[in-house]
Amino acid sequence: MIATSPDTTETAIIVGVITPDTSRWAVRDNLNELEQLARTAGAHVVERVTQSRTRIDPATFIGSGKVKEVKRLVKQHNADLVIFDDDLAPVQVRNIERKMDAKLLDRSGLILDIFAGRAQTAAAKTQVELAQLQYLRTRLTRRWTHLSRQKGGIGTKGPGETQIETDRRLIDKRIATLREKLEKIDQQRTTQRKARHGYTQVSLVGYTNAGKSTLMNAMADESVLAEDQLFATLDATTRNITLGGTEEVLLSDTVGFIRKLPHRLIESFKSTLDEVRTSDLLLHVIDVTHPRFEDHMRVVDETLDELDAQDIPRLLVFNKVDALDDTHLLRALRRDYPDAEFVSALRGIGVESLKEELLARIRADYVERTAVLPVTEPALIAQIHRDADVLTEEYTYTDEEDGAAPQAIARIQYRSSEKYDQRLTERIEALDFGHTERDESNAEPAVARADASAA
Ligand SMILES: Nc1nc2c(ncn2[C@@H]2O[C@H](COP(=O)(O)OP(=O)(O)OP(=O)(O)O)[C@@H](O)[C@H]2O)c(=O)[nH]1
Ligand SMILES: [Mg+2]
Repeated sequence: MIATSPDTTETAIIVGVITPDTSRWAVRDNLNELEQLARTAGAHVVERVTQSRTRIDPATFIGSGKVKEVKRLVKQHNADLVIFDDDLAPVQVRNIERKMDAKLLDRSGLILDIFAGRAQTAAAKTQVELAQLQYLRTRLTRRWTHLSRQKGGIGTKGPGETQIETDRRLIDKRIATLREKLEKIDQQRTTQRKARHGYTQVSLVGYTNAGKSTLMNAMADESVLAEDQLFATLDATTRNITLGGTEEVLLSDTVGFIRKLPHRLIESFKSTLDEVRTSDLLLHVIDVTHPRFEDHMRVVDETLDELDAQDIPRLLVFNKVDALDDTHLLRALRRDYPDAEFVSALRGIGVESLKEELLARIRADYVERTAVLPVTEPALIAQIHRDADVLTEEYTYTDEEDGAAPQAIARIQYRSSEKYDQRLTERIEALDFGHTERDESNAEPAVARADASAA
């Protein structure tokens, strides 16, 4: 965040285009969102400009007459910034900038700026800088890149002036360094994540400002930053919560999604979003009070696709029901989404029922199996205890000629998802131990399915 005191707040004019496939209403809502983004970045929007066009002008995006109008408004308001709701091609940036005396930003540039101001950890900073450099690389000719870097302000945060003012080669070198740094961070993350194996992982996902962090606080009785601001959360935060007194769950709060999230940003945030990808279940939080919440749901679905997380089971959580006056909508939603939960994260309404549903979903995933384990393999037994709930354990002695081999017959209960099956199997195989009962027909090494009805 920058420039929030009145004397340093930058003034901005925002520009949107109404095309045959975007309605006037949609553009109005999109500009509302852009204004909120601008505010988050520290700018004050003084004017909105829209234009209906059947096709985009390849040279200046909006028509040349409209460019003149914007130019006049910049003068009139002494505006610092002109922000387009759509992404501009580098040539359009050049052409428009030549015509007016203000910094020009497009949606991606603005979002990247917010991310740069928000990034706290080494990982987030590296990811954002990488995305920014890739974005700026194609826009090196920007007039203001040279002029107003010294001045600072929106759109100039992040990589310092030396990197921007130098040529592409330097940027490429920096990009390579950042990539290496990210790779190292990734390795650390992978190690941390491995340490969490055996836990049920649940992630809160959703459009920005939907109330994910607030819900996290309500569920975990612990504080994370929740603000009426876009992208309050940039790094995934994880809390340990206990459901039903026994079930330990790792709950992660993640970065919010937004329409037209710059692709590069998703790319570089992929590792942060690994929390999402390795989750057992996703809680998709939706702000029901937002007029375009259905569009938001679609954006979240699309972003999850892009992250390869489309197959992870999801529980829809309609949030902010306390602020919803429209009882018709609530009734319609309950009818259309019978499996969804309705909560107010802020007031704590429905949170217990959400927890119960979460627990039920997790429990439904469990299967019971019988495992026959040799007592001579304490490491294996310890791991089984870590990964599964051991319901009963009996020790038997078999009368084999090569001596009595004590065995433990354990009745175990654990998650049946592919991820867990694989995990347990890998662990057992890693011990290089071949004596456990094998049910070849089921292709389940080491652990034999004993009670299919429990599945
Ligand atoms: N009325 C009402 N407001 C809520 C509720 N839950 C969250 N809010 C408000 O919505 C705003 C956004 O909440 P956050 O929890 O920061 O949202 P988020 O999804 O984490 O947002 P990002 O991290 O920016 O993606 C805050 O002002 C919250 O107080 C709710 O149940 N009811
Ligand atoms: Mg948040």
